[in-house]
Amino acid sequence: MTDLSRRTALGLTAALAAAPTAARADDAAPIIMVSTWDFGRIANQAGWERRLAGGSALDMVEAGGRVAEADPTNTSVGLGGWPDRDGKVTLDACVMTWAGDVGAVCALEDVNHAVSVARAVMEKTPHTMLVGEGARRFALDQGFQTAVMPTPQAEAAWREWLKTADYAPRINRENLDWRATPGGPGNHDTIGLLAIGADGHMAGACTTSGLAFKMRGRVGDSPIIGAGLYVDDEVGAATATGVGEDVVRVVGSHSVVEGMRAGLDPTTACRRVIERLARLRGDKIARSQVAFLALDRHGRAGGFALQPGFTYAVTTAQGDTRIVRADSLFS
Ligand code: SD4
Repeated sequence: MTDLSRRTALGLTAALAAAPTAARADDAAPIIMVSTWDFGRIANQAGWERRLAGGSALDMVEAGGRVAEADPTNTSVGLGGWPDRDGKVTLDACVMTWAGDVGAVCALEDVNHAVSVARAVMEKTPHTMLVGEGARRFALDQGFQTAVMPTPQAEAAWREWLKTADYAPRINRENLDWRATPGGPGNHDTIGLLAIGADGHMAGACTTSGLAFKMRGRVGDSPIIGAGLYVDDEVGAATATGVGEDVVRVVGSHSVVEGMRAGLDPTTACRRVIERLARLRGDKIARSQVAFLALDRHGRAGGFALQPGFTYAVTTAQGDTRIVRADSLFS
């Protein structure tokens, strides 16, 4: 057994033996929107405003996703996303509604606002997913504008990376100072958004540029229904962030929703799937980060992560937003 294996095995045993944390479903006012990471605050604000203006849950999550996608300083979603190892920014996104309608795009190039392209796939085609050049052509046909990506900053980061081309996905890569300042301004990652509309129906969205310097053609969990996002109007919804390869192994978001269906509160449902992944992978996930965020149909929210550093934004029907720091399996 390597040192890492031994340390992980000890940590894993202790972490799995720890008592479940209290649910975060303790807000007096029902929560109507949640999204991953601290930048979820402005995304939720956009979603809440759409709801006030008569928008549906789908309008809410799309509006929030677009805020993150438009931010050039966000290095892992939309316009400011860091490229793949060939220097191309490739975007992944999906949406899902209360009615089980789904749409997704993978490896979308030259067009920002992948979340809206995913919605267009859902609403304008008989299909659920378009990838690569087909997704790009569809977006342009639908009138989406082209965008110049990578940004100069993202290109500079890629050129710096090329000097070593040492590819190793790092946990919370978007947030390199995460241990020092969880929730700090450098804290960026994939955005997953879940909402309950004024009519009581739910929807979700997830949008990302994926792992920085990934292999060309690599797709993670974010656009995969069931992995990066799942919505069941009878039960609740869940979304994921982190290393997509690990989320896919446990069909993460769907598994969280099934936990809630079985009666678990949102936090515990997220925790159970993280524990399952840890048991499944042992020391292979010692350097990975996976986090889930869930919202049940009664307006209770919760999240849980493999590693420390995961935060999420919750917004009540009154429009109050706060950032919650999730508990994690490892410390
Ligand atoms: C992916 N889950 O492509 C996304 C990226 C992410 O932290 O969330 N990074 O695997």
